[in-house]
Amino acid sequence: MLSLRHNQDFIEPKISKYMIPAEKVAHVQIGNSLEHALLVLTKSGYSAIPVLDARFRLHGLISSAMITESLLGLERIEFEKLADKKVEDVMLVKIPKITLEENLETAIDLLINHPFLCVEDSEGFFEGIFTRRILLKELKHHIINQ
Ligand code: 2BA
Repeated sequence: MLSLRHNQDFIEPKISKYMIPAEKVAHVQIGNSLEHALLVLTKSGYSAIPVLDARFRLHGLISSAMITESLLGLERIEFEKLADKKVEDVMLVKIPKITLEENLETAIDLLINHPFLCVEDSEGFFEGIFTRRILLKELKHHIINQ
């Protein structure tokens, strides 16, 4: 059976080796309207994306489902609220995240239950994301080249 503990060349590289860097990650900012967030989510094709501030510090996550949920009235979806509500009114604050210093095993554990992890530095600045896709690609590469 494959034992990752005995595969140091897979386990040892830093999180930064596997990360999608911040500049390639679709995101929204604190203060953006839900209308803008829905536009970014729709255009990017991703179901959830990080919420940052102007200094690129990580604050949460927002998804299309969170936005729709917040617009639900008694009998209909109140689309007119899209322009008034802000990202910070509906975002998820307790999000799966790791620091650059974390080891790969911690990341793998979290990726079992979450499609991606936000990566931040020791001061809370957003560095990028670590996705299930990257993990599986690297794992496949490693298994094939064993
Ligand atoms: P989802 O948006 O639910 O996407 C699930 C999977 O579908 C992705 O898995 C990817 O394999 C595929 N996919 C979806 N939209 C795509 C697109 N526009 N281009 C290429 N492939 C796409 P992962 O790549 O493992 O991503 C896991 C989650 O990480 C995504 O979930 C999304 O929430 C987030 N994500 C990934 N890349 C991102 C990026 N560049 N910017 C913002 N968020 C990203």
